Amino acid sequence: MKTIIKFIKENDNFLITSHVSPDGDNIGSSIAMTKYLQNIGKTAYHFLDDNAPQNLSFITDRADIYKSNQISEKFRPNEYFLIVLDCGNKARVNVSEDIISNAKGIVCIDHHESNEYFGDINYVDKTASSTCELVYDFAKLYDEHSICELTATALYTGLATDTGHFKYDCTKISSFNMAGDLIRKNAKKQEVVKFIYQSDNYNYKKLEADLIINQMEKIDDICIMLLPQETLIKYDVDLKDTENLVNNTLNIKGVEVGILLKEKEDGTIRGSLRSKERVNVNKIANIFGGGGHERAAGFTLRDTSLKESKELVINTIKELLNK
Ligand SMILES: [Mn+2]
Repeated sequence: MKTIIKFIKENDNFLITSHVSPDGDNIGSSIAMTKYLQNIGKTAYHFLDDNAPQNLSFITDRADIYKSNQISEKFRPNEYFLIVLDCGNKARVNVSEDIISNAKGIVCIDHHESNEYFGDINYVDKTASSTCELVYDFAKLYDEHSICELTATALYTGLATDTGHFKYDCTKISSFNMAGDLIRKNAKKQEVVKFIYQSDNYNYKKLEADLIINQMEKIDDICIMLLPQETLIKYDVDLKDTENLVNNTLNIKGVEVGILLKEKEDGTIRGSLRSKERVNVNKIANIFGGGGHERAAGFTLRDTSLKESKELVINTIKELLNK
């Protein structure tokens, strides 16, 4: 952490970004870092090509997020440092390759078990609940008084979403301490609850019910759900707003591993894995070329169908569990 503090102190012009398919920790840590750096007098801009999920609008509406094609409005090549948050490998960084290669250097701050240390400076703590917890630690050490309400609310968002609102195993004493301190710094904790958990679209609820009835199957201690493109179209739901669907599979008595397989528009299959207490799903995701954490991970399968990938994933997990 001392390296990062020294680096930020001595430099300026930072481009903040994160991983593809944004979630609460991705958006929360990026908005917090960008705002915080601006608060301490630095030039910092947040770039991300994928659109954020609708349920994060309470913070994204208060921030400026730029797309790769707007780079010339903010920075010239070799004029900026790239700060990549919550992202384990270069291939998942959500800005153009030009922006990555034209950076003066890359700083990576992350908590993924699968992190590949692709930065010039890497601050990776695999035991941290969230990247927001690492950004918070940085901000606390650098200058606590520059943590404004928006920074606190954004940090609270990533902490809350990556810990399943303080339910998951990764929730530590430090997470509760951080939450308390952020609330003291005016983090809008009820906004987080309202937008993340109490703002589902009516259509989304119907889609969820349809999938539970028609696309979910429990096989011993594994539960799998499929999300076909046609169902998304039927209910007019955007794929980026289906982040929480996978919880339907895990939140069942007797289930240890929950799986959601989503069929994307380009025909690829995106898999999400969750586990309760025994199975390291990062290792399972590794087998399919993906990664993540012990209790939450993801992967992408190509040239296959939902039905085929279901069989493949179930068989692979069964084999692993029986070893
Ligand atoms: Mn995260």
